[in-house]
Amino acid sequence: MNTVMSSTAPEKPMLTVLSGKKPKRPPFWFMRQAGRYLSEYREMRARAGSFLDLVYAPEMAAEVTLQPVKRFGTDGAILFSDILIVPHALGQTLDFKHGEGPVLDPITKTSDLSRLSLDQLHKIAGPVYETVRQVKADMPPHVALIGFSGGLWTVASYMVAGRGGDDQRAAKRWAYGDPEGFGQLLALLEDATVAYLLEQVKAGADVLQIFDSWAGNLPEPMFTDLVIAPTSRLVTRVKEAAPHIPIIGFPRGAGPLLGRYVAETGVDAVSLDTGMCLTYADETLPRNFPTQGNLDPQMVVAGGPMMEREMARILTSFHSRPHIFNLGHGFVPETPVAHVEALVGRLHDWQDTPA
Ligand code: 1CP
Repeated sequence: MNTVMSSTAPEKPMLTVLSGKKPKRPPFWFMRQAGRYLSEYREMRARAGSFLDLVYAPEMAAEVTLQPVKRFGTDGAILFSDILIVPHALGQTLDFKHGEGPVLDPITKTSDLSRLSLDQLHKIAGPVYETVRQVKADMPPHVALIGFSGGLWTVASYMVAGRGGDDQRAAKRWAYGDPEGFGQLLALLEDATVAYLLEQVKAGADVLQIFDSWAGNLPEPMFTDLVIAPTSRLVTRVKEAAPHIPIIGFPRGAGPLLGRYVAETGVDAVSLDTGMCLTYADETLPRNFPTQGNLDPQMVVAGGPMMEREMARILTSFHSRPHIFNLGHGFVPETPVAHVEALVGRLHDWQDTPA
């Protein structure tokens, strides 16, 4: 038997949706559902010392993964890790500075690639795979365990800039000025990401999501070369080894390139950002193609009737296709837990609303 098979025995509503069917109630989970808006997360983070210490401590990381599942009854548990673990496991220095986000030692030219190597990948990322195993062992059977990586373009843009934020300038200059050299970085990242995702599947991930958070704001030919083509290669290679694993793509900011992304990458579902027009998405995507996402995280900060109206608008818009309720981007630390509770209450109720 293929070692990359995972057991899908009990019904998991998220897997039902991802197989193109509609369960009675749309399942839900939230991007950044584990994080600083939760007091139990802040406590665990303080206990660990630093963000990276928390990611590399499987017992604590597994507990953090399950915190929102226990608190809100989400249908998905997203592995507690980060998209920048791959560059770290390739040998790039990484630090999460307080209030500043990630800081990396930038890779800006072909000769810098000699600082990176696949040799230690599984050794460094090993604790993340162990987290997956522990979550899987402790998780309610109807919940789907979501493994993830960043999209290759997005991760590369952090590696080149050496920091977070919406500044893809350095990566664009390298990619446009020296496509061959930048292509070598993408190729190395592709090998690392395929191996990293397949280890998560072996450890028990039920679903994978590819976060291409900076896919927007590229000229169309560059979107083709830097987002569609690398994602398509990633999906093809993961599916060669693990054909059963559903893959959700998150091409944030893709706008009118959404249809091409879906048609050409081979993803099984697409997560829609906050700015996406839902009528457009519904008209553009193939019938029955599963969607996820779109609620503005700031709606949950505000709470109240507008948040509930938005929730209903999203669910109604995707009434006729398999859909996973989610945000258009991650929860921000200021999100009041009471607003999440109100939202979750409505989501649990939604099953009683006649179709
Ligand atoms: O405790 C802390 O201070 C660290 C905050 C934090 C957390 C909770 C970071 C730093 N990463 C994470 C966890 C994380 N990151 C998860 C698992 C938890 C969950 O979702 O519940 C996931 C899936 C990610 C993915 C991630 N990391 C993305 C893609 C999604 C997105 O938000 O666009 C990106 C871009 C990152 C990079 C990153 N890691 C952390 C920060 C602050 C950032 C963003 C930096 C920036 O560009 O501003």
